[in-house]
Amino acid sequence: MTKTALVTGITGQDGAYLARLLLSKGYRVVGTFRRSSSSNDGRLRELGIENQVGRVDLDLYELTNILRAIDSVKPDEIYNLAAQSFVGLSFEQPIYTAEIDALGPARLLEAVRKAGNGMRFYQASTSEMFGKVQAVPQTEGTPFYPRSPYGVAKLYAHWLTVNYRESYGMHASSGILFNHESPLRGIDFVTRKITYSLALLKHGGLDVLRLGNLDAKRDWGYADDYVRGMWLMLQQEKPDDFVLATGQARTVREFVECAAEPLGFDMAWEGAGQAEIGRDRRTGRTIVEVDPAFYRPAEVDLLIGSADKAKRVLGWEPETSFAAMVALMAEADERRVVDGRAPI
Ligand code: NDP
Ligand code: GDR
Repeated sequence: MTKTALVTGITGQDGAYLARLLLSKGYRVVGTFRRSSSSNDGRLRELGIENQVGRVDLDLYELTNILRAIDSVKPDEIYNLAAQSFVGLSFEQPIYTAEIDALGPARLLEAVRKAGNGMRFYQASTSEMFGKVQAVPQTEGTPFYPRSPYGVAKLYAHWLTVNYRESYGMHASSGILFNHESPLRGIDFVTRKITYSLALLKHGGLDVLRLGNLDAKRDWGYADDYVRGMWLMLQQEKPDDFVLATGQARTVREFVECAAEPLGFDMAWEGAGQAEIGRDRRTGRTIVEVDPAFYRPAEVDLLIGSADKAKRVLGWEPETSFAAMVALMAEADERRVVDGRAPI
């Protein structure tokens, strides 16, 4: 029988890849769209699936449209990917972030509970909940210590998912996902900012790339691998929490070096702290400058995850290497720049 999936946040990076995966598995896929949003279905179009997904109006701020959406779509599985997902912005908009990232999932979980028909629920939790890390690598058992309003809001949603599972026997799972990137990544996140800016720099559209903390270390995987893990979580008989990660961490500086290579730059660094500069070794041209405006009030210095449980229980493993993913992003952005297309 055809299964129906409701994907909140289908216009985002993960929503687009997950929709494509579910369609390939024969699902009827319905995505949530915000009437008030100026964003469009560019990512779905880029994957060529914009006409294959159903649409329902939904803002996580509003319980009534959540109730209506669940009633009309009657999903077997709900993937809650919608969020104010930018950590930096959460320091400027902590209350809005809590409304969407903490209370949004609470509204959804209540609606699922009220429907009471056994639908399965996925919550997009995050490595940002580990924040000031208490152990390396981080696992499902590592204590949380969020370092941003975003991390705090997501922690509430994570525990609420656990609580609804334990209190009401709901099939609610939480994926604690480490950073995952792709050519469809939002342009404000550091990886995509780097690949798009370097492509612009190469073709004369930008003078210099300004970045914040170059020493921050992240465990960067490939989004298309990670959405497979989300789906696998909801196919298990027993709901649970799973870390998805690659187990390898790199600094922002290393990401720049790796992205620069396929675009023909060879990075060399001089100076330190906020005076650090990245130059192209071949031409001496300044490529990167540090700009304190991109520093955060509280930083997460190092994230590195262990996906051993996901491997053991779900049979999940990342398939795309760091270098291959960065090259994909750099090449996609160079094509966009050369073709004069607006960034997604
Ligand atoms: P994106 O920022 O690319 O997408 C966010 C989505 O949420 C968009 O579709 C956006 O819609 C939607 N949205 C935002 N606010 C609301 C709202 N008030 N009501 C309904 N929808 C809303 O995120 P990603 O795809 O990168 O991430 C997906 C989820 O996974 C997020 O919850 C994120 O926090 C979490 N996560 C992401 C990780 C990553 O590395 N990518 C790692 C760990 C967790 P619109 O187009 O209308 O703005
Ligand atoms: P993150 O991603 O905060 O990990 O959240 P982001 O790419 O924004 O930052 C990663 C690290 O890079 C440092 N950094 C910069 N970041 C941005 N955005 N812009 C810069 O110019 C810059 N310079 C340095 C940051 O300080 C940080 O240390 C992402 C989001 O997808 C979340 O939704 C998700 O939960 C987590 O990943 C896991």
